Amino acid sequence: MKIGIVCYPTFGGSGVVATELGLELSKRGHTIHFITYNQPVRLELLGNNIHYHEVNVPEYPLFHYQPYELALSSKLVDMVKLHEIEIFHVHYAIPHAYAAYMAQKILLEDNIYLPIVTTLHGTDITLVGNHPFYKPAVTFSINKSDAVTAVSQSLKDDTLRLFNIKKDISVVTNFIDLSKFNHGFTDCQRAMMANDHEKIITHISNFREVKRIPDVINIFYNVQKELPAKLMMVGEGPEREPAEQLCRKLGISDKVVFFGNSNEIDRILCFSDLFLLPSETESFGLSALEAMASGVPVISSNTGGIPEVNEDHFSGFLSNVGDVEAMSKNAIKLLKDESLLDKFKLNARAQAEKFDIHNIVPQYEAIYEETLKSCMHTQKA
Ligand code: GMT
Repeated sequence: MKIGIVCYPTFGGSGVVATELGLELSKRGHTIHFITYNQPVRLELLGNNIHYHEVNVPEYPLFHYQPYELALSSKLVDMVKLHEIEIFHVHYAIPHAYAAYMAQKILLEDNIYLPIVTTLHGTDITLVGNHPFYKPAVTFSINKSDAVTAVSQSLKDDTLRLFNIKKDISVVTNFIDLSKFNHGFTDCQRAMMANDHEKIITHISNFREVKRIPDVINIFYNVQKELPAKLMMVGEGPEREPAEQLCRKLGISDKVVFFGNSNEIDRILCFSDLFLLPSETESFGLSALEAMASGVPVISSNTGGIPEVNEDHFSGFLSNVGDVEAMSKNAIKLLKDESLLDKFKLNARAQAEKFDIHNIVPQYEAIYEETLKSCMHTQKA
């Protein structure tokens, strides 16, 4: 199949999922066209059957806001005509599902019907899409998609609760390429980060309010009072600066490393003992899955789709949002007991294996095939 993938090219989970999906589909013989405003950060190799087409938005002083959706719709139309793309798979409803629908309408003028598969990722439904300013357009574009998927059962339930949705929503969970998280001893340079007796705790996110970064710092503060430990903070975002200030205020700056964005999170996770994800809301928690794939247990909140990923008392521990005391207690319990920690590390990897890319990508392929078939059928009728 020739598949046009639309996504955000940044470090956010939806862009990472879209990129990993495209890479795997290309290995399975499909031709993939990424259409977005920058080369996706995890897309290193372009080749015969993997392409990237940049959406350019020319600046014009009349516009207070540059019309990205318009440029994206036009680019989608051009790319379909040039490369004979058969189906669009758009990740994150805003504004991708809306722009794809416009492209679909434009292409119909030339009797080309391009089916749209929309994957909902989380904030496009919960934090952003649900805002009254966006809601009518988001509802419309979800209902006009030919197929809709959500990355967890919890996100599907939220979508049906918050929007007036008339389409079926299939749950296709996020996934992980486990082969990227198999480390040899030489890859894992733990000694560069901490002494042998220190435990390494990691947090990875886009440092937005929803991630509850102060909880991460406060949990670590409680842990390091009980045992020698270091905290690795990976990612960029508005909460980074206040987080650094909080570390200074608590007198723990020498124990906390801020990495910024990284394309080598596997190399950071390989020496981590524990991962923290105390988010306010999380449709899935891809970073927790990446940690578990590296054999790192997760201390998390029990919100949204996280319980579908991190199994309480097995791959980690879950607590109510904001319960820093409980999260600290669980972290200390795990880190102080070597045999319990070793058991949870094995459990974490076993839990991640349930989300193996090879089990999930065929589910998307089946959705593309069914969608193409039913669209052809409707066109003929
Ligand atoms: O977490 C973010 O703020 C980024 C956001 C995104 O769109 O990249 O992440 C969402 O999609 C990820 C991939 O499906 C999920 O793993 C995250 O849980 C989800 N974030 C939220 O729901 C807050």
